[in-house]
Amino acid sequence: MNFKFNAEVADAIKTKKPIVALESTVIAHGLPYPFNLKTAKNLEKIVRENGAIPATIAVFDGEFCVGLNDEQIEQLATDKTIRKISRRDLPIAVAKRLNCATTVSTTAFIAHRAGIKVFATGGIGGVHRGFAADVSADLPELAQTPIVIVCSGAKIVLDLPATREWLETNGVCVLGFGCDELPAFYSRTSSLTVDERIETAGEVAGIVQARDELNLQSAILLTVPVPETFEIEAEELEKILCESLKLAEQKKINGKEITPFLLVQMSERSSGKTLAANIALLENNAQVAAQVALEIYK
Ligand code: PSU
Ligand code: MN
Repeated sequence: MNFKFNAEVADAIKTKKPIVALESTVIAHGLPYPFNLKTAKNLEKIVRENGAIPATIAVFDGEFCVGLNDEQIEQLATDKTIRKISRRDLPIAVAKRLNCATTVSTTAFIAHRAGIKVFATGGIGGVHRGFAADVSADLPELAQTPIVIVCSGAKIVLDLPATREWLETNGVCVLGFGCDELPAFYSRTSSLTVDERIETAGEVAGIVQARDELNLQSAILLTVPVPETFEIEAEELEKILCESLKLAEQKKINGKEITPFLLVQMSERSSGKTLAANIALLENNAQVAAQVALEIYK
């Protein structure tokens, strides 16, 4: 496999420093410019401040880039031709030497094969509402990649109960970091349970070690609720989400376009509140991921 490490990550691998992988689809397709650029840099800074090394992952010229330079991050944030890729796209991206943003599925795929144990993001993909055949490639990837994914649950635009069931059926261990309920992205509750409530990063490291001793090949999903001050009440959220979903249906938007479309719509309808919450939870998750990486590497 054709990996390209930046100097910081290459050194971290050599000297066995804790590394946190970060995804690039959230930069290229999840957040609007210039917030995406600022957030991408901030996430890396937060990981460093917490004692770990950030490895933002993307594909440039068909190469798996683990740790990017400023120019590459800038390109992800501004270049509209960057392709969003999940597992099915990997052979195309490599053969045709494409520039691509990696989703949770492809970021986890590359990070694991580069030896990285922890990955921070906002929300994973899952089973879509109203179209149960649209199951994100993120889910099967979690079932077959032994990594820790720190997130705030699944993207709110999804069918959360169906996504929760999928994780259970396929053996993905779901932990709640200081919470009993699976966080619902912009809100801290969902009425769905996690498999275990966890209070410290050290506890997570213990569960990771047990998973590895059992030789289980599935991911551990460490869910962290959005910081309280940024939470958006479920009722308000449901309203703007329904409006956005209706518009998506009218405009016949589907496939990989649906999530970016809904995120923009919801941000506009909430006067930016969903955008602020999205950034806050990403930053918070990066911090938790760094703490977990430190414990795992101890
Ligand atoms: N959550 C967000 N914003 C995003 C995504 C998730 O808040 O942009 C991205 C992630 O990269 C995730 C992808 O892996 O959406 C899933 O897309 P799909 O539903 O098309 O599989
Ligand atoms: Mn899909």
